[in-house]
Amino acid sequence: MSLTAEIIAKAESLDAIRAGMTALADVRKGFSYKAAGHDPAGGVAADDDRPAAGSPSDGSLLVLGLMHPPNDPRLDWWERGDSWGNRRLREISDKLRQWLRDAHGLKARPLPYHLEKGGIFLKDAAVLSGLGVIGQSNLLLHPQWGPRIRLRSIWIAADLPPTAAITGFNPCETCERYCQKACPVGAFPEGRYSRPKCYQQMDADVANEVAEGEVDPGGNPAWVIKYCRQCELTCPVGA
Ligand code: B12
Repeated sequence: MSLTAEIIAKAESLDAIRAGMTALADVRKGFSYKAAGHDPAGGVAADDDRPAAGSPSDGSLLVLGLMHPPNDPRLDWWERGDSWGNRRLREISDKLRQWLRDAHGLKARPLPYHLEKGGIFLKDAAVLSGLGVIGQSNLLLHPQWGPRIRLRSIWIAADLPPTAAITGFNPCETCERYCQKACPVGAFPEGRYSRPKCYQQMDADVANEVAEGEVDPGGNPAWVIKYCRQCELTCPVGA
């Protein structure tokens, strides 16, 4: 078994996790960096573990996807500054970091979620590593779970063979765009995703925080933001 295959198998032995491997340098060349106008060499926060930014040998990304099933909405709730799904992904990333070090002597570093804190564009990384394709919803569609998957990545200081991007999986080609029709703010004018429109909904979700979270010892429930998932939950792929 190749080292990449062994690492993927270890990650996928964890509950509700799928994984892929890609080169960091390839993600930096991706659509999102171009669209967002980021300096391609500035996407990932440098530290002493990593070759200099822009080096041709920039290491690899282990891309993790966690299933977010509709019957467990809590995974997606933002509560006390993070979502429950993200907390789980952080725990998993840390376990895998330790395993990569102990089992293979590899230096690895879980990357943050936010770009401004040193994260990367995760959907691009997921497409390149074969976890899915980008749908008409502008979301990553996994063949079994559709868009109901959340992403995270671990940077590894080694150039590992990548896993292949998916071919022949084009579920939106024959679909009636339920995702776009379901959007409460019409965030797909002319069939293309509009970030400013989507933000109208996200801002409304923030304003509609509800006290339904974990109850503290004083008996007070935490405030929760339930971000809209209409484009995601109406997608027939994997449903
Ligand atoms: C900022 C952000 C937001 C912002 C802005 C979103 C935006 N797309 O601009 C707001 C708050 C509005 C938002 C909303 C949502 N988000 Co958001 N968001 C992010 C974040 C942090 C960065 C995304 C970003 O800025 N992208 C850059 C912009 C320029 O590109 P883009 O619109 O995403 O489109 C690019 C891709 O589609 C790509 N692309 C298109 N085709 C192809 C083909 C190939 C081959 C490749 C490589 C790339 C590629 O190129 C496009 C640019 O040209 C990521 C996490 C991360 N670190 O990546 C999560 C993330 C994208 N969000 C996520 C989710 C789930 C949501 C919401 C459903 C809300 C929610 N409940 O969490 C909505 C869905 C909106 C939608 N339909 O796209 C998930 C997506 C999971 C998935 N299955 O795809 C992510 C990955 C976070 C996670 N926890 O896993 N989000």
